[in-house]
Amino acid sequence: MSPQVTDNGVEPRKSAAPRHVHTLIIGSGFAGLGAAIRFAQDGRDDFLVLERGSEVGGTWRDNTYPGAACDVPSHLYSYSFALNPDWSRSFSRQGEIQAYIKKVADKYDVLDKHVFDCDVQSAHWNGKAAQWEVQTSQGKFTANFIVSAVGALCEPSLPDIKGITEFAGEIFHSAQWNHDADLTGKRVAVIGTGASAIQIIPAIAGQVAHMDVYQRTAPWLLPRFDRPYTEVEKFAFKHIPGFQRLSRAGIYWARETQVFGLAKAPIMMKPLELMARAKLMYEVRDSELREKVTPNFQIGCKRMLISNEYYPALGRDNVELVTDGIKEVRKDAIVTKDGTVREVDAIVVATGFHVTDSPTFQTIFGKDGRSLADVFEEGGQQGYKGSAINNFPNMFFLVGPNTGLGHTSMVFMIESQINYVADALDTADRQGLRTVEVRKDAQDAYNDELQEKLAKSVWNNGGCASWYLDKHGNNTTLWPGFTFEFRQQLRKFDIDKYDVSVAVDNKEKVAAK
Ligand code: N01
Repeated sequence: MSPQVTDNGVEPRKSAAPRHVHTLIIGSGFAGLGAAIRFAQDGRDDFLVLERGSEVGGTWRDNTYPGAACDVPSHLYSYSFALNPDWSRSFSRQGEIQAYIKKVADKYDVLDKHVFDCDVQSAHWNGKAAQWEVQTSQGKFTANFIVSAVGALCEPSLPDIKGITEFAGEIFHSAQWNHDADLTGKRVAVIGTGASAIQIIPAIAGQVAHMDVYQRTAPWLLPRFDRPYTEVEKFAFKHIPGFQRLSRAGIYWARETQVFGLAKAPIMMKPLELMARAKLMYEVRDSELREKVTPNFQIGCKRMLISNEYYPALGRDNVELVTDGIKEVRKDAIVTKDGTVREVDAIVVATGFHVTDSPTFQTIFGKDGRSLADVFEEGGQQGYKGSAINNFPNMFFLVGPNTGLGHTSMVFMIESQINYVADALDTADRQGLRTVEVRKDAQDAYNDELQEKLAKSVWNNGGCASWYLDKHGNNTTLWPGFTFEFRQQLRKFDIDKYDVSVAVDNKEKVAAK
């Protein structure tokens, strides 16, 4: 392999890890780390995890912005095999979740399977050798199978606003918070009012001199039932058998009830909308501000946000909610479409992520040489059970198409998928399979059924534009049902939906079965 040289002429650092493994996992957030632990537990030791960051954690490692916290209770938003009785509060903050993930990685002893600071640049399927060739910032790796666990919320999306690159002050994305930038006493603009922004705004409003919040669409807000756990509760979680599992189950089933309204009969979202309206009336007393923050779409259509501090922060004397739309950014100011010029020292860009148009799709090349981006462009972003995609043999996906949720813990979905992938690899081993590729007709039938269900959902009918929909208006991100239905579907690897080829020396063995 010829050495790769970076732009500055320096040969990239190479890891001492093996260059060929049976399975490469890409990414070590909740999904990739969970897969690594499962493989290790199954005695499937011939694998590596390639991780572009310097430690595990994925989105919880990267999103260190002030106020970052989860909006799913921690007793549910954690691995089923690694419950944590020590959660300090019901909705944990970023630091505590990241510490949990690191602790789990350490406890299950999979860190030496990781290659950190290893940015995957491309992955090409080599049909002759029946293996994936993966180019990285640390040289080339090959593998019989890939498990892509890069996540959906990993590529920050920067707004295409005239002049934004000319801004002379501090400017950074919420997922790339610059902790060296001191915002104390500064004039700060926050662009966006999504899940990240509504946590950032109250967290820094008291520290800055003035804040302009640029809102394009007003979000729906629900109360955040967050509180610290008492010592008695923590004792009970730790020492009373089954108590923590019971609490987890309670959270799980309470959240599943939202599926009726979100996915099946949006009219059932009405009680939640009434609750959100009451909160808005109570917390926003100024009628002009109230009008501006009243959403114009059905609750649930975009992700429902939870905060008790956001509306009060907007009501502060040093905070202005701007709804006129941004015309351009100048080197020291933001100009809105009505011509108003607001001078600022720093801009926080909280405009979300490339979900349906992730740049990572351009780096994976399948059987016919087309990239994932090309395949998605031509046929829509479709997969089979969110875990496999036709034209990409021997590749499995965690948090793939239509696995996202609007109501509960992604970790539940991830564990369902890990189980499916582990069973797929076991099946391939048992049957001596060289290649495994989901059939196009199976994938199409699966997606027809998904889209039929999604057509009834609030996400498709709620009158909003959201990152759940791709540029054609198709919902390629969310799972349209109960999460236990997803788990049931992924209980066993369904090889009859896959084209397989058998290694030559295994043909007799398979024929005999
Ligand atoms: O991103 P978003 P996020 N000009 O896409 C606005 C998870 N998450 O980082 O609504 C002006 O939700 C955009 O406006 P509009 C969670 O799954 C979880 O906040 O498109 N504004 C919107 O207001 C979440 O859904 C947690 O009209 C522009 C905002 O930017 C996902 O991450 C915490 C614009 C983007 O909101 C993403 O959340 C944080 C432009 N050109 C995140 N472009 C928790 O668990 C976009 N916007 C708590």
